[in-house]
This record gives sequence, structure tokens and C-alpha cells, in this order.
Amino acid sequence: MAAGARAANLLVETLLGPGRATPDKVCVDAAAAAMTYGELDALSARLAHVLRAHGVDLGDRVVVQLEKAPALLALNIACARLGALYVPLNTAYTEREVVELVADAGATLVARETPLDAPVARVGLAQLLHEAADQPSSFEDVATGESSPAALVFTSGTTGRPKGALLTQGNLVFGCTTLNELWAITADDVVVHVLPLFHVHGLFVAAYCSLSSGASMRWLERFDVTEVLAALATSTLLMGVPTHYTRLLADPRLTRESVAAMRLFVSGSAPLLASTHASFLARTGQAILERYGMTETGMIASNPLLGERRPSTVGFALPGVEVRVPGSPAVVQVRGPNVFAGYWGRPELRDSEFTPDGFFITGDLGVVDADGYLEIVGRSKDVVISGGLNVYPREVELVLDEVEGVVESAVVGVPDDDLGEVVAAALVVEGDFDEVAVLAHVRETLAPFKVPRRFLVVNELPRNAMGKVQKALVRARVLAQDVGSPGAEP
Ligand code: MLC
Ligand code: AMP
Repeated sequence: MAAGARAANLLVETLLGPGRATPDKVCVDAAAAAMTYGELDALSARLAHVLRAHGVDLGDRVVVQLEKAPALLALNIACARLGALYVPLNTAYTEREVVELVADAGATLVARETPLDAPVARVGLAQLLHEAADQPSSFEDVATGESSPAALVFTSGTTGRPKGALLTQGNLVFGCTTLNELWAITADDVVVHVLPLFHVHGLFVAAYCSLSSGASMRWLERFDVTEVLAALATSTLLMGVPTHYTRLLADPRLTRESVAAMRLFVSGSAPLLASTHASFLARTGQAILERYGMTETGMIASNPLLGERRPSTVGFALPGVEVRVPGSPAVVQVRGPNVFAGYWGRPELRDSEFTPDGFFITGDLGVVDADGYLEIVGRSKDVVISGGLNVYPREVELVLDEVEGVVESAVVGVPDDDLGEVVAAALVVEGDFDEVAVLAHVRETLAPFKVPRRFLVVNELPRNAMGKVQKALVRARVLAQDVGSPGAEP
């Protein structure tokens, strides 16, 4: 390195580098305010000084549970500048969920509006911004490499215990630069950003692709069809979950003309029905591009930008990513620069979650068709995906079983037109079923999207010869239940 030259911070250079050529260009256009690339650069530097003043240093964990706002991008980049780990949490998580995750992460600082019953410093966004106001607008970034830790993203896991996936700067940089190339994302794109910022899809795919290509985002805090349609009229790219597409289709204002400016619709996080793909094509003339990913791996496979986007498939492995499906169907395995470094504080999981030759075992069942397109046909892991959010039945069952009178429970996903799947629970109870008490306890303990929407009281749970609950039979019984909640078996 030349004398006087600063060592680079891989992630910061990737996210801010392209925008430095156009500091006055708007990178985020939100209803409340717009932010330029120059402002993002400066705010992230100021926030890095603030975080350091709060004791955050290289390798420390910063938990962020804040409502979606452009400033969160700056907070995320501030962590990267310091070499600290960004730990985003769903804003719907209850205090009990947050306390557990904060402890697991061993956080130095929690950014959250309301107090937390945990021995850790907490600060709200307004206070952070207030403290940032008189800080310098530049920062000497910590030098990093591909293996430098960047983020911890929690997934609950099949045992009901949360697992933090440790993502490196190399993982994140590989992800957005590869997708930018594959989907031809450039500074000319206008990305409709309508996903939450606490998941891989909204932060590391939609926002990072946009920033790292010098594009701009039309920023919506939540999915309101009218607002999304208005944004689509003057944008070029949408990254969404299948529920977004079914909700758009349910609105007659979605027409070929209304999305004429758009060049690409991407869907992921949950299976897109072939019927949704077909209806969208018929209505708009645009073939949704479906891709497949996971928190632990970022994006794995994608349908082609040019060439056939085949419905019900997720296309081909991304360039540089190895995908192996050792059977038909078989559990999809993946290896490459996209794959996370491991679960935080859980080295023992390496053996069960990876093959001996280093492939991550996704838990998704796949088949590869004659033309090489990967199709996700099911899951070997017990997870419900509701509106693109993962719910681990074990976690919900443990909470249901805490309620007095609940002897045991089995949680399943049942089909839902809007959300793809929703959570339902079969309960074995002692005495009368008190739905109010059960719901109150679950609501107090778990985020609302994990709360069962349907209950069925059963005399006993169906089990196989090994004593394992047969979830397929539970699901069939819930579906056979006429309507309503709670239900009881005749
Ligand atoms: C909201 N609710 C849900 C829900 N979202 N219930 C089940 N499943 C969901 N996904 C509940 C709320 O708690 C509330 O309940 C009621 O529904 C209405 O809330 P809302 O805020 O009005 O919901 P809405 O805005 O309509 O949100 C639906 C949604 C949202 C689909 C737009 O869930 C969403 O943005 N999903 C995307 C999630 C995502 O980004 N996934 C990516 C994961 S990364 P109550 O009881 O309070 O009335 C990943 C890897 C990859 O998977 O490949 O991308
Ligand atoms: P998460 O743990 O939240 O990152 O969710 C990842 C899971 O979402 C994957 O393991 C898949 O089960 C599912 N998923 C993501 N994209 C798709 C897709 N296009 N089709 C089917 N399932 C998907």
C-alpha cells in the first residue's frame, strides 16, 4: 500500500464507493425525507463516532430493533466502519424475545425506543441522531477483509432456541455484487423498497444492491397497495415476497400500463405459486423472476434475467455458488463465498449443519429438472413460512405448553391465500379450553406473526410408532375442521 493510503473497509467501500461519485444523488426517497449519497456517507461517519463513544468497538454486537427509517442504513454502515456486528431484530418481537436475543448476542449496545429489562445500554434513534449532529462527517474506517464479521442475523431454529447466523463482510459483498451483475442493476435503476430492514431480503439484497450500484430507492415503510402502485409507476425494479404479488394482483389498478416503467419484478423468501406467476404475466406482460435464498447463505439460485424464467423453479445456482441436490428430491446443499461463517457461540452445530466437505445443509427439499432448473418442492426442516417470515413450530409449542391446562401442543402451517401459510395449533388440554388465556399468553410472549390463527382441541396428538408427532396428520385435521377458532374435534 502506498505511504499515507488508508487500508480499505471492504463493505463500506462496496456500499458507499459508487455513490461517492454522485454525492448529491438521492439514494433513498422516503415520504418523510430524502437522503443523498453524500448525506448517507456523512451520517454513517457521524454515527460511527457516536457508537464508539457508547463503547462499541471492533467485533462488538450492536442490536437494532427500530422502525424502518433511512437512518438505519447509516447505522448499519456505521457498524461496518467500526468492524462491529449489526444485529437486526424484527420490530414485532416482544420484550421476552428481545431479552433472550440480546443476551445470546452479548450485545454492547441496544438501539431500541423502549426500555429493556436487560443489563445492557440502550439508546433510541432520536438520541443517536441528536448525538451524531455535532460529530465529524468523516471517520477512519477499520480495515477489513472478506472474513471480517459484519452481522448476526437470528433464526429461531428447529429446537426453538435462537441461532445467530454470523455473516461476514465477504458474504455480503459477494451477495450484492453478484446480484447486481446477474440482474443488471445499475445507477439508472429506481428500486421500490417495501421490505422490512431486519431481514436478509430487505437489507442485504434490496438495499445493498441499490447502494452498491449507485441506484436510488423509493422507500415505503409498509406494504400499502396504493402507495406501491404509485411507486411502481416511476420505478424500474421491485424485490418482494409472494404476498406482495398476490396483493398487487387483487387490485384492478395493476395493469400493463401501470407498470410500464418497470423492467424487473423479483420474488423470493417463500414459494411463488405458478398461478401467481401466470396471472402476473397475463395482467402486466412481465414474468416475475423467482430466486431462492436463506439467512445463512444469502442468495443461492436465481432464474435468468435473459432467457426463460420458469415458474415453480428458482433457476440456477448463482455464479460462484455450488448447489448440490444428491437425490430427487433431496435436501439442497450449498457451498461458496455466500455461505455464513457459522452459528454464533454454537460451534457444535457445524457437524450437523454442514457436510464433511463443507456444504451447508439447507433443509429445503429440491429437484433439478432436465434443463438444470432447481425446484424447491418441500422442506425437511419443521418451519412455517408466513408472508415471508419464518415461524419455527417448536418455539410456539414451547410457549403454548407453558399455559396451565395445556398438556401438549403441535404447531403446523396451513395454506393461506394471502400469506402463503399461516400458523395453526392443535392442543391437548386438561379441563375446559380457555382460548382467551392461551392467546393472551402467546401474544405476550411471541411476536404477532407467530401467534396461531387457528386452534383445534384434540384428544391426543397423532404419533407414529417412534412416538413422533405426525405433523401431516395434524395439518389434515386442522384443515378438516370446518371454520373458526377455537375448534374442537367431534
Ligand atoms: C404481519 N402479520 C403477519 C405477517 N405480517 N402474520 C403472519 N405472517 C406475516 N408475515 C400480522 C401482524 O402481526 C398483524 O397482526 C396483522 O398481520 C396485520 O399486520 P400488518 O403490519 O398490517 O401486516 P402487513 O403490512 O400486511 O404485512 C404483511 C407483509 C409483511 C407480508 C407485507 O409480513 C412483510 O413485509 N413480509 C416480508 C417479510 C420478509 O422480508 N421476509 C424476508 C426474510 S429473509 P395483529 O394480530 O397485530 O392484527 C429470507 C431469505 C430470502 O427469507 O430468501 O429472502
Ligand atoms: P430465512 O431463514 O428467513 O432466511 O428463510 C429461508 C427459507 O425461505 C429457505 O430455507 C426456504 O425454505 C425459503 N425460501 C426462500 N426463497 C424461496 C423460494 N423462492 N421458494 C421457496 N422457498 C424459499
